[in-house]
Amino acid sequence: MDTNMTRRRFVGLIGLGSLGVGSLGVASGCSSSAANNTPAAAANAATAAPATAAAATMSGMDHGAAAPAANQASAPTPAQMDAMDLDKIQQFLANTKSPITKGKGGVPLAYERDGDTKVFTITASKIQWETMAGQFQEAYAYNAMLPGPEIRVTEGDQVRVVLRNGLPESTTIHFHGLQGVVNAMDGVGNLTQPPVKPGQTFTYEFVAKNPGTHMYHSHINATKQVGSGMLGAFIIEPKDKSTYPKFDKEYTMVLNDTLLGFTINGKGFPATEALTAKQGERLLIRFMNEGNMSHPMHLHGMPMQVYARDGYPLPQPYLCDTLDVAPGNRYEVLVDATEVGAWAFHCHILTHAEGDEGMFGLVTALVVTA
Ligand SMILES: [Cu+2]
Repeated sequence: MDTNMTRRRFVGLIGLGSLGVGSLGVASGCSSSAANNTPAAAANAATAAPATAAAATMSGMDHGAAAPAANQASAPTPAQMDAMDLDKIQQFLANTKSPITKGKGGVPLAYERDGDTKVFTITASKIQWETMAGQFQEAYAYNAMLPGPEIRVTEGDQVRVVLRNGLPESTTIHFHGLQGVVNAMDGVGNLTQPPVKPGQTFTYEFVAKNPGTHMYHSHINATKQVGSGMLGAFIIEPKDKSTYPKFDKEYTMVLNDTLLGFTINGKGFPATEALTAKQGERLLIRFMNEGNMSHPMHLHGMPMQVYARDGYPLPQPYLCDTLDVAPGNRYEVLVDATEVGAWAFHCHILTHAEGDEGMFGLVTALVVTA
C-alpha cells in the first residue's frame, strides 16, 4: 500500500512539476502537518557522521532510525512517512532544474594527440564527494569526480592513458572488458605490473579493438579503492556507425552499492539525475555495475530492448522491463519513449530503493514530455 501511494504521488507531483517546483509545497496538503517533522529529519540527515550515514544507507535503514530520539517512538507516524517521502520527491524535482549537490561525475575526458595516439590523463586522489544534499563522504576518485571521467574512443584507436597516483596508497588501472590489451597493460597489481606507488606515474597503451560499453577501475585493494569511487566508463564507439542501431540520446548509469551507499552515477536519490526524452525519441542507456550486488533495474511504462551485454551484441535482442545487472556486467538497452509522463526507474531490490522515509538510493525517473 505504501509503495502504491508513493508511486501515485510521484507521478502526480511530476505532473505538477510543470508548474514549477516552488508551487508544490503550496499545492500539497501534507506540508502543514509535515512542518514539525521534516526539519528534524533533515537535521538528522545533515548532522549524521558520514560513516553513519553511509552505513544507514547501506543497510537500507533510515537516518531517523540511527538518530537518538529520546522518549519518542522510533517508528515514524504515517503523516511523518508521507512528509519525508514528499520532501524527497520535491528535492528530486528541484534537482532536475538545478543540481542539489555539488560535483558531477562521468564528464567526458578531453584527450591530447601524440601523432595517431589519443592521450588521456587520469589523476587519482582523495576527495570529499557529496552523494546527497549535505552528505559529504571521503572518496577515492579519478580527476576529482565520481564516477571518474568518461573515456570515449573509436574502434581501432591507439590509446594512451597516463595514471598519476595522488593517493596515500598504491594503485593501478584495469580496463574492464577490453580485448587485445597485452598482459603487461592489464593493470592487475603485482600480477601484470608493479603497483603504482603514491606520487608515481604509469602509462597504459593499447589499441581499442572491441566496440561497446566497458569500464576502467582500480585493481589494487579494490574493495576500498573501487568501493570508494575509483571507477569510470570506457566507451568504444564502432568505426562504422551504420552497424549500430540509431538512437537520439544516450545515458550511462553506473550502479553502485559500496562505501558511498546505493548510488547511480555517484549520487543517491533524490540527488540522482533524471533521464529526459521527448515523446518519440529513442534512448540508448548503458548500464554498468561497479558494486558488489546485483541490481535488477526496472523501468515503469515502457520496455527496454536489450541490445548488447558486456559490449557484445546479442544474437537476438529481447524486450524486458526489469534487467538484472550483476557486478561487472554492462548492458546497452534501447528505450522508445512512447509514453508521456514521469516513469519511475529503479532497482527492484526494494531495500536498495524505498523505505519508510520514501525512496532512496538506486532510484531515478524517465521523464517523457509531449
Ligand atoms: Cu539494487
